[in-house]
Amino acid sequence: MTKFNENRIALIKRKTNETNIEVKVNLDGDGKNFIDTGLPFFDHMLEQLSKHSLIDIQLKCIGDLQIDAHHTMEDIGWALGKAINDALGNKRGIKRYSFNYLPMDECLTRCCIDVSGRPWLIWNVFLPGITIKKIETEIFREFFQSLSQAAGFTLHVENLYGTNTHHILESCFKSLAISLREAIKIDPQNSNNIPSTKGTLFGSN
Ligand SMILES: [Mn+2]
Repeated sequence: MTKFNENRIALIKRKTNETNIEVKVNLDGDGKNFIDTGLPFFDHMLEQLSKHSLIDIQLKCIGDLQIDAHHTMEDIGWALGKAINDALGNKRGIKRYSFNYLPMDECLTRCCIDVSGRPWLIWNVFLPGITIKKIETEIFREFFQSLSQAAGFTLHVENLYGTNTHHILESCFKSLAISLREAIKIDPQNSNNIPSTKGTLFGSN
């Protein structure tokens, strides 16, 4: 078993007038999760993210769902991203880059990731359904946007083809999960080094 310099675990608590979130992650888990966002379809997506990234995620959110799902999903992206970033620490030894093509029945999605400290999102995902289980599907972009910002991921998510909204969304989460699983893994060949010629993966410069 790989020995890590530190436990790659983080806890984030965040309370505003719109959402109250507590999220705990363990990057070296086995995909155990307890997720309660108040949005069962979104829970299903985050469970996929945990299961296939092998990041243990405990997440509880009480959000202003009487308005809509926007604040809840955006703020969860932020809190989860911040937790992952905190757990990564100085990113020593991680593989950093990864990509993955994820087929799901009729659809195919590609997610490419650089755990760079430089937040950027490309989201080329056309969703045929306007809502899914009362969630406006456009809000899923907001989740990926706030996640990539808070986690410091350069993240490119593209659905190449597909017709079923549930499949397209689920393939985005699974493709992210599998890319993330690789990118945050400690590379035994390079475990003492930060994978950057700059010597740091903290920021944009
Ligand atoms: Mn499903």
